[in-house]
Amino acid sequence: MQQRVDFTKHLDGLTHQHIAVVGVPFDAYSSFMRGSALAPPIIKAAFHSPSANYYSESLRALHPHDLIRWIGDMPIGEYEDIASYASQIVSTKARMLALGGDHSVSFPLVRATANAYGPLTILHLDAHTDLYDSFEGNPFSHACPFARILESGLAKRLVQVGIRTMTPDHKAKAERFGIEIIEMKDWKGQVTFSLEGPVYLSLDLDVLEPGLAPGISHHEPGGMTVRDVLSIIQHLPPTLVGADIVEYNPLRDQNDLTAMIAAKCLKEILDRMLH
Ligand SMILES: [Mn+2]
Repeated sequence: MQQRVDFTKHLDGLTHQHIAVVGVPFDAYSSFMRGSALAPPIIKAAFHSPSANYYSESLRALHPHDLIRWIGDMPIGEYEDIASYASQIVSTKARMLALGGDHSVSFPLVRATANAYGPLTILHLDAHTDLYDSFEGNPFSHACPFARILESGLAKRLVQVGIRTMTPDHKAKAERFGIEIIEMKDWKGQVTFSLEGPVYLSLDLDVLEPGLAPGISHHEPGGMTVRDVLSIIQHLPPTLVGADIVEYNPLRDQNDLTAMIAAKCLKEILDRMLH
């Protein structure tokens, strides 16, 4: 059993006013290809790239910012550690914005957030529903987090947008759980949904057209433009209480292009959380 590292010193001074940006370097539950554990420092480097500035598109200056706290990366030994560190962060009342990792990290992140705010309205942007009961024998696989989230009662409402790998089983499960799905084939480039109450955003970068954002493990053609995703983020209500950006795989990226997209999305998410 690995000794759990004391993470609490990273949390000094966090209050309900703060946004805690944390890296989640975990990719052991990826089914196809690993690499997303390497994401956090590369997304952060892209955020600080001198090729861009620190303003959101609404002209909010994001760095340095008194209310945005960069608390480092979770020192993860095993999957269960993510839940523990997420709980520690959320217990400060700060809103948690997580970077990196495969999509398996979203279940413990959402659980910690829902423990603080009650059942969440979750906006899930992804090529995949991630609704498998179990994948290759692992119920916590990155193909399963939304099955775990739903059966744990963490979502008051789940809206999935960008889906283009639906199976009959997932379709049936979506109907059974009342999931609202906007499949990519039906996406018209307009945000037609509105979200209320405590909202959580889970952004899997493979929702994007892989030709635009190659730095992901699962290249599923027919996805969104970067502007589609930015527009969705910019429509989020000010009750955004948590978010994650997952599945960035630097081993597949080209010229840090996808890292820059992740950083751009991060800037717009920060803007909404500061609203
Ligand atoms: Mn995905």
